[in-house]
Amino acid sequence: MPAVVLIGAQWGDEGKGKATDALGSRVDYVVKFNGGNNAGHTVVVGDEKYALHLLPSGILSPGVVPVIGNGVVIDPEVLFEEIDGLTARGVDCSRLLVSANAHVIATYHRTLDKVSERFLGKQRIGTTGRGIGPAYADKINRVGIRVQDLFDEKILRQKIEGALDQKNHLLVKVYNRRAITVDEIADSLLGLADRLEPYVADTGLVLNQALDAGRTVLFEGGQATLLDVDHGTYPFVTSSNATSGGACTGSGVAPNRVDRVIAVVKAYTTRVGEGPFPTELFDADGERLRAVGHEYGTTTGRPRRCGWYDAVITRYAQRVNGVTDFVVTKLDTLTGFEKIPVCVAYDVDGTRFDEMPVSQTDFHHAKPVYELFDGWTEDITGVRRFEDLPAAAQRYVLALEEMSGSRISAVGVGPGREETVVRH
Ligand code: 2SA
Ligand code: GDP
Ligand code: MG
Repeated sequence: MPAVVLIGAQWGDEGKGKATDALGSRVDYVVKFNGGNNAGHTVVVGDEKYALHLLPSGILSPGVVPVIGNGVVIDPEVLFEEIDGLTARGVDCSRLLVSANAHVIATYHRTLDKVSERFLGKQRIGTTGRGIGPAYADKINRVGIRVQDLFDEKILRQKIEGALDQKNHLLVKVYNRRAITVDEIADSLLGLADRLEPYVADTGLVLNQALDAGRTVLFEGGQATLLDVDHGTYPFVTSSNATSGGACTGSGVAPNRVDRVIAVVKAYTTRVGEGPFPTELFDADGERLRAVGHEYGTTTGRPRRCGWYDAVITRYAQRVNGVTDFVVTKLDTLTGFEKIPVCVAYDVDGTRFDEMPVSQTDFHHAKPVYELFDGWTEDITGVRRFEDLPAAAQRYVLALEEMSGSRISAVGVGPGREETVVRH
């Protein structure tokens, strides 16, 4: 499997970090291609728990070269904090490669993210406040700062001046904040340039050469399909392409090189931040999913909204991403529920939708049509073979497979590296 893309099928936090880590021994490169330190991947190795944000989850596998691709937005201070934190715990980060074309998150992006959310009030997106949206806005607006700019002071100052031009007006006149100077931004970025330089590479070239040489490359998506800026629940999305296509634009590797697309999907659904969520629960079942599944944001600690599995969005994710394999996670969290509802279609003001409604208004009004499945009570965390799962758990997984349109290759039964039932 030379080039494999791994993405989230729902609204994030499906357990992509664990799935990437589990494949660590079989891959040579792990590439982060979108997002930035808004991501939060928790990986449990033995008794050690790691929370990764900007670094690809492959960093924990000694044989893997972790790569931050051109599609990522990098907050350099956070990058070094994360490298220092992992190094102190004995993780070797020296193999890391960073694209010269990745964009940089500066302090003004963080400030703008926070003040604009406050300004939006009830209309807010519920961002992570890490400056992600404003940094991507600058990229698209062609006033972004790229990693390579940090190595040419004259160019860097020119670019910062261009970037601050309109922002200072906004900060002072609209948000009642102080103006930011070119010097303060240039000084802070130039102060990090020497430390960054050894990691910087033409990562697109490196990855293509690696594929030519028969190496295996895993592209690890941040956030998820329904948070994708084009295919998600816009405007309640992140500002990057979290779907499989983003792996190509965000890395410089062409689509015809991709062999497999693995979608990670939780056995139920969660979401952080604002926006529509048809199967969201506001009752004791929702509380129970949050408590048993430890559903709190890895980056911000925010409680995640919880609900039942939604087969409509999974089918949509299957189509948009060209999913070849699903990995279902957190089946263990469902243990003990007498009945488990699965959303098989939506009712929108009396009309049945078997596919995602294209109209945002319809999706906001979508009421789930549920099919009920029998639950199980046995502890499944020690199970490693599909046939050893309780019959009701097997039926649940097979039903999800039938509804999703692609095979389910693995099922997570606990957070640990080994706590997985592999089927294919
Ligand atoms: P942003 O900050 O501009 O990307 O926020 C825009 C929307 O994208 C959502 N988003 C996420 N959703 C789930 N998990 C994410 N990562 C962290 C985690 C989140 C956390 O793994 O737990 O710790 O809160 C993530 N990153 C962005 C966000 O909630 C907005 O809805
Ligand atoms: P990511 O953003 O998709 O990488 O997911 P997160 O790491 O933010 O959230 C997933 C959480 O579920 C983490 O705390 C994982 O340790 C945990 N996890 C992953 N797979 C399983 C599983 O099969 N069972 C249980 N109980 N926890 C899991
Ligand atoms: Mg996460």
